[in-house]
Amino acid sequence: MNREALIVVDIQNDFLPGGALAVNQGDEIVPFVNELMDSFDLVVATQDWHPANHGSFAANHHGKKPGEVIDLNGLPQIMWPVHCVQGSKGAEFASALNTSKFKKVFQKGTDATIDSYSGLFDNGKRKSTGLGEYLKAEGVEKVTVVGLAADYCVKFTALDAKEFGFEVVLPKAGTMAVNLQPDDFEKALKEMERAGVEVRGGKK
Ligand code: VGL
Ligand code: ZN
Repeated sequence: MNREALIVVDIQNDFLPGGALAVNQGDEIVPFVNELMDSFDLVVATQDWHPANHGSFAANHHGKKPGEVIDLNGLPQIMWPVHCVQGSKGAEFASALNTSKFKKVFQKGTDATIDSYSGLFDNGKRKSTGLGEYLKAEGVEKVTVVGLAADYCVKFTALDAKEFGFEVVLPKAGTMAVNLQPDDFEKALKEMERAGVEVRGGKK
């Protein structure tokens, strides 16, 4: 069996314009992703799903502001605004996203003590979400990764999927970046390409 799967990363309200950790034009990928889902018989999603006391939130560290970097239990951690809190509106999938195609949703960032950008493992590779193992068990060999954000969760999901042994495709029209620095999107694309991820297409 040589199966392909689509991994839809974190297309949640908080990452859309108006959200707590808004990705510029993040909403513009949704029609592309909805259409792409039709050409896959296996679609899975990841959902950033933090407890309110999560260690990645600047608000949980006295005097820290979003964008600063701290040491969180031995790992460098960017301070983020409070986002994707479990059960909140911001943590819900974008209303325009066709979630009926999702065979399974893998939640991540649920442990307050460690962040999880990748949909497969936390940032310390301490725990698996089960996504890689699930896809392997389904006979998947090749994955396409889309979603938000290109410079964090999409990048680390693509890199971990590659390392897990999948062929990985990233269509540029299916992602947008946070761009804390203006060239973070380009840097992320180069880093993925260097790791053997097939970056496809122009910017629509
Ligand atoms: C993400 C920062 C913090 C993402 C999640 O989905 O790219 N970025 N949490
Ligand atoms: Zn997060």
